[in-house]
Amino acid sequence: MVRSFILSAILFFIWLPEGILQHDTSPDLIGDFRSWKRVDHGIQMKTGNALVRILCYTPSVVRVRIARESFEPDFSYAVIREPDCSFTSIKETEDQLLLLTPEMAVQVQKTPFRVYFLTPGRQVLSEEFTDFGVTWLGNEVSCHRRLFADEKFIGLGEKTGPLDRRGQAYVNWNRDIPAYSDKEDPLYQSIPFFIGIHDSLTYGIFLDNSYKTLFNFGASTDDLFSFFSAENGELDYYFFGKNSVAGIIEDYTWLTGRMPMPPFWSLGYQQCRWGYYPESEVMSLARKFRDKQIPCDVIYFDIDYMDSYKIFTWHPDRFPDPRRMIATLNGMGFHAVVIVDPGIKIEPGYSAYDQGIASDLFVKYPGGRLYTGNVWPGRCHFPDFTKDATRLWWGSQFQTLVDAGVEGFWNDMNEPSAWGQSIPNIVEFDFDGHPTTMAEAHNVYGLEMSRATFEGTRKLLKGERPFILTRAGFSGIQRYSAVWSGDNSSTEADLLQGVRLTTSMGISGISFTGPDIGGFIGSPSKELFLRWLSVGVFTPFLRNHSVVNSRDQEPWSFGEDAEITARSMIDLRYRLLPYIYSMFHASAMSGLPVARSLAINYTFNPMIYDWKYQNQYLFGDAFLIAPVSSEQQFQKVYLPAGFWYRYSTGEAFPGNTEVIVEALLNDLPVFVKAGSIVPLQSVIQFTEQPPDPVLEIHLFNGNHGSEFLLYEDDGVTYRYEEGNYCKRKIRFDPSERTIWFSQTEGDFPSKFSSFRLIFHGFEPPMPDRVLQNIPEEIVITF
Ligand code: MIG
Repeated sequence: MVRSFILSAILFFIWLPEGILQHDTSPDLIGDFRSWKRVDHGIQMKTGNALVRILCYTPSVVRVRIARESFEPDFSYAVIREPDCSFTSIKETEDQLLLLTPEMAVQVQKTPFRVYFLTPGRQVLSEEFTDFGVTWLGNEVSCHRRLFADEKFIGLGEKTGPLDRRGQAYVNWNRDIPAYSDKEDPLYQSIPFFIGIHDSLTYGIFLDNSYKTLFNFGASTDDLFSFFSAENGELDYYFFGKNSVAGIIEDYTWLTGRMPMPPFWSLGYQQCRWGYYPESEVMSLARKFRDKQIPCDVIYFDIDYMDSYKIFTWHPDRFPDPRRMIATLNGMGFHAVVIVDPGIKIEPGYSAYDQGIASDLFVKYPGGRLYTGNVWPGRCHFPDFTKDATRLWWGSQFQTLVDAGVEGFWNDMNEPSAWGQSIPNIVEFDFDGHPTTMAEAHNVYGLEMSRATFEGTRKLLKGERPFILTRAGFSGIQRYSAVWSGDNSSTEADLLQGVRLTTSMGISGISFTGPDIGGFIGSPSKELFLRWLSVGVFTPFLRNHSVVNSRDQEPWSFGEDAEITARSMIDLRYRLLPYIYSMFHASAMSGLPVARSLAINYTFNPMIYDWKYQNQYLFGDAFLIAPVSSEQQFQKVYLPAGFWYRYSTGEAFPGNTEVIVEALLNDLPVFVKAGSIVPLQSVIQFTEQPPDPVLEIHLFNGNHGSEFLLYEDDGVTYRYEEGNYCKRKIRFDPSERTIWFSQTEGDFPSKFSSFRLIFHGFEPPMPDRVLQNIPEEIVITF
């Protein structure tokens, strides 16, 4: 008895260390530096508890990978680049290693192991927190960083909250969250990239990890440190050292890709609503736009176009002959966009289901049972978009839609979403040959669905540009798709927050974005609708959308006066198209957004982060937009340094001032920067309609001039990639009183044969000047 007690006690203690004691819940620290060696493009180090690799991508982009025992195969859905340079010097001393590039220094402190990023002049850009740098809690890895006294944080994509995210914390886990508030987190997209600003310095960090991640910008840390964590996987981040927000965005989009030119028609006004059916309703909607002379380019088909919500089908009674219907719409100047959801209805005989089963394209549980979730069609299986075969198959399924004339594809519910919103993490994915589970695949599901849609429809459209829209995404989504900010509500708060979501996505590499104009859930008042539309004119993606069973939200639904106002707003959008298209081109080239938070151009001016002014943004180079709630008829505006003109009145304002301006519903406070060049075309009803061949060039007097690259191409194909475009530089120098037009470049014939120069802000006023048959390179003096 005693013996057996002793025996079991001994056994218990032998067994315990393995079974229980080893489950150590205290954090693991990275430990001290042990050794290093050179690897391609950088170095690899060993610390007490981890392996660390630091690689040079470009002089201003450095990658850090930290793993506990060994590195995983190098694989990323976000990054499209390989290391492109080497450190110019690697020096070891007793207590540190110093790696140099022409634009940055990386200093590795040995005991304890900490990584510092410095400017070439050795100012600290960002460094790990001294008390604890990189740590693990179970599989969760965290990187703690020193918080500078004046440090601000911007970016992180589609996130609610203020422009400066200091003191906030966020989770990245794509979520279907209708009627989200202005505090809700997370929303639909995960963009684990932010920019830090302090001491007149800037840096950026992109955490390339698609597990659930957490970013804490000094929330609840008593201002001691900020940190980011990933639930699992490597600590794999890119550090951007350029000393400007614009430079960092350029580098981030170099790494993760930029937007290709979208079809020109997708920059027009887009009309959507959940519930446009049957065909007769769609046709009467289309006719109304033309009868009422309200410009519009796009009509959407939400889920009701399908037969029992089966993707790639049409409802036989509601839309008996889609090809004929869309041909009629095309003839009237409209383009058709249809929604697609990932869930494939379980229904033997339905070809997408049959093929998916036959070719093993759907995700499964361990052991092989197919995952089933409920969505609109009822019980569904879900394509594994992280598998090449699935993406190819998915892309080819659009054939029938393309044959019917559809040119736009709206990817919804791809967080992915299923009723209950709790798809088990145990579900398995191919991850392009790196098998994993939903825990790692969830945040890239929308990205890879959009990729499959983009690549497939691009092929099917035979050289024409598809328009792709998505709700969910991850870093890199800009390569495939425009993004809208999901199911917002018809409230004043959402109007203003929608602006910040748009500009925050812009900081994070996504240019082609915007909220549902008018609000999706609920019903806007006439005032809210008009105000929202007026901001929409200056939003890259301009779509009016609303939920089923809400009040009508078309531009004519708020009475005759409102209709007149709405028309004039949409008219302005169409007048601006040469400007907007040129800005899209600039964005496709540089990655800089079209709608730019003032934090991009006025980074170190604390005023722009003030809650009163944080919604203000630049639309392209020339316009400053000050969004206003519809309840206010006056607005306090901050005009940054320089000189500004109210666009509607021409009234001049000195910069660096706070002014109270009138903000009637038909007159959003929009300002033009002195010295700007703004091309405007005549009003057209849809983008394919030729504008008047005289292009207005508006020139705003100022101490400094500017240069504008006027860009045109066919708006339809990818021939611009081979030089089929028309580029013309225009330089305006108000102090020299000259305007210079470069020769045109490229072999696309411009739509415009003459320019009308229209001068603003000159005393005495200057008459217009018309340049007929615009000559090759010319300097005009005035
Ligand atoms: O469960 O397709 O965000 O724009 O109208 C809702 C119906 C599904 C959500 C989208 C919304 C769309 C709606 N969809």
